[in-house]
Amino acid sequence: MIKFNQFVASKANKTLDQLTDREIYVQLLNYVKEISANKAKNTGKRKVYYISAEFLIGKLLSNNLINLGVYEEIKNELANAGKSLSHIEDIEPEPSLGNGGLGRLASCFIDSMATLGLNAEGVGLNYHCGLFKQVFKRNEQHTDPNFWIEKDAWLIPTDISYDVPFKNFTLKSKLDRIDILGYKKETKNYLNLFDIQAVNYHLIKEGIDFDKTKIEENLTLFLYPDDSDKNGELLRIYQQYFMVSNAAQLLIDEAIERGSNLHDLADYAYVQINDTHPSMVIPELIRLLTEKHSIDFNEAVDIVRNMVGYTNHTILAEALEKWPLAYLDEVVPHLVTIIKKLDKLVRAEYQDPAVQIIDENNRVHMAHMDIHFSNSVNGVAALHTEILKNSELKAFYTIYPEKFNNKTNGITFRRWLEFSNQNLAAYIKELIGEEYLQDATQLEKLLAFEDDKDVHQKLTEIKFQNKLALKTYLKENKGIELDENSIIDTQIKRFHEYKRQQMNALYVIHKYLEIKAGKLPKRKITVIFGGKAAPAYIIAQDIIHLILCLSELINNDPEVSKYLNVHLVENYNVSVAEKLIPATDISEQISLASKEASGTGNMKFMLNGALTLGTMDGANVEIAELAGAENIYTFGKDSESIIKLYETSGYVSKDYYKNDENIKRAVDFILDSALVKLGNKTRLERLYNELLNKDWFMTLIDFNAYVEAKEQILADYEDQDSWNKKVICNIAKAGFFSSDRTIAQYNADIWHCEG
Ligand code: 26Q
Repeated sequence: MIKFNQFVASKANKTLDQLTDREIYVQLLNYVKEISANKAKNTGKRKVYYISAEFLIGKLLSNNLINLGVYEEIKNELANAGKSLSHIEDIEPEPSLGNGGLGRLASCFIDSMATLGLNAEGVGLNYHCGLFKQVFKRNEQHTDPNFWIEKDAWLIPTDISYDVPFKNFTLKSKLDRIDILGYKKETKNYLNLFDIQAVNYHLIKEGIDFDKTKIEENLTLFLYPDDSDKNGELLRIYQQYFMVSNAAQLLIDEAIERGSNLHDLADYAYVQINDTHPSMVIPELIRLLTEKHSIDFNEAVDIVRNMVGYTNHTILAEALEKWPLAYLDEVVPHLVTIIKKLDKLVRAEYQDPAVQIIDENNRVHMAHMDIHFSNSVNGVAALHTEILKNSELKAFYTIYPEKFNNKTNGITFRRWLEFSNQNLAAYIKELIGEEYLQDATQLEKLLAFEDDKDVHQKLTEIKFQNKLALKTYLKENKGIELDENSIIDTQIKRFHEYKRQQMNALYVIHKYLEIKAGKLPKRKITVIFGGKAAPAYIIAQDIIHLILCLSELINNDPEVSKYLNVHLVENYNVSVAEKLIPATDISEQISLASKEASGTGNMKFMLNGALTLGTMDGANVEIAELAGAENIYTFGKDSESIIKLYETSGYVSKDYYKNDENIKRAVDFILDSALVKLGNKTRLERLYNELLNKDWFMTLIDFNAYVEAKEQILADYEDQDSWNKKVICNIAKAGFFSSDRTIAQYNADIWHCEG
């Protein structure tokens, strides 16, 4: 492999110190692309196509340098020339091809597929603006487009193109690829991002508002447009079909090229469907096999069933896609014919209305189609899979017990430790070597140091260094003054009522009132939030508004701000997460039990030495099992009780409000004149009324238990030896949450492709 300074000398005829940071960034980009171009692709008879509407890849430069094994060397070379790699990293724009967990998971997965040397690629769409940029004005969220594609980019154009037929026109695609390098691997994979031939940016009106009807020019303009109106929903269907038709044509072409006669297509290809967004790939494959390749319908159905697996990421009914048949008819009538045939096959076999594809309101249940016509259905954490089997998808589990399996999510340790927490990674290597980067279970060797006071001391120092780095970052980029001597308590994730940021906000109010009343905390607490709210999700925006008002009130109150700070970091994204997680002491994972399918932020915090304050939900349950009950702070009602309460409509929020002074005081403060003065009364009133009269995600039921658990974790922080012992137990047991383990399990149980 050519050295970077030799590469620069040959390409630019200059030495590093003569180049600007941007020029060095472009040189590094080209350096990595050239090395990668010379790598062979993974091979293997059966190839996996991981189709996902989202790949939240984050910046790629440092990750690629780490996976090539040259990160340290280049950092030093640059330092010798008076340059800083981290300044150069800042230049790279962050692609925003995802909303949150599901998209980030897909990105960790393609990293692990490449690292395990599997012939497995991602397939998705190349959204030009991706997810919106979040801007705060007058304590409210505003949305701007995020143009992330520059002239010098990771995207590599190909001449691969397909015709995608819609009802009224046919759209030609083009395929751009990003090379996906495994950790210290000779081979590579691709992330395949399909696009239309020409996107028209002039369709954008104000902010992220745009003409949703001009499909031929807007299909890949934005990720998931606002779906509150019919045109938004139709555009989503256009996007989904465009994505899967391209994927299906690509995989059939590649299989034929590698010797398939299509009757044996399942030996050459496996399609993993990331939630229901790519579900139309099932009827599309059947359509292509029957109409283009003359395979008999029943045989085509069997072929497809043997080569598709479906991953479920949610049990929230409102998040399960059910498209009106009429909408599908408007966009892809040729698929409706197939979907109706599939529906007929199901009806011939099963009478239970709960398992039909097309319901009595003529809505197509995408998940139902997936379950009938795939050979694997998986949940993303142990508890989640059990809830699918025993409650949400019980009728299906009765029919197909053999299809259901669990694959607990994971994260790539290369990005979420080696890159983002270089201080901790270096120290772990000093203690136990670096095998853990390829075999994460090696982290258990850290248990030998659980009572070592020198190790405790060093961990405290590393956390402090990370807080200082965060302080600089927040000051320079987000206009936030962080107190590095405070306890850092972080909740970062999409804003959603079930994730209960509003419960954390009520805690902040509770603490504020206590401080005002003279009950002072032992040590200053900084509560950090980060996350975006969907533009059509009003209550989520109201919660953001409440937190921004609280932040203004508290941080500017000299009496209180000595003991408590609140920050909501603007435009939370992967790069911000990489800075916040290593500096955090307390990881907030406080969803209403049964509602968070898994969570993956919880795993990142665990690996980075934060202790979890959480409900027994999603993967928190497995964190508790692995780390031990004494090393995690759990509270609140369990999933069974919550599921029962929903069944019996047994939760009445007003009862909690009326009968508990503590709760009443905190909720009432939302309408206190001190806050209303800083905000928008309509928003605050709406949120107050929601909490009092509906509170669908049961904020108040766990509030007192939450306050109690939080007081306990804050008190325990004061004994740093016992705290760091818990930290060590958590890091040591985090190995299970490596996405290398998850992907190895997908391959062993579902994909069966050679590694
Ligand atoms: C569906 C229909 C119409 C419009 C939008 C959508 C839609 C878009 C995005 C539905 C869901 C999503 C994203 C879901 C998601 O990120 N789920 C998270 O997946 C993670 C990875 O498995 C889990 O860890 C989280 O628990 C889960 O919330």
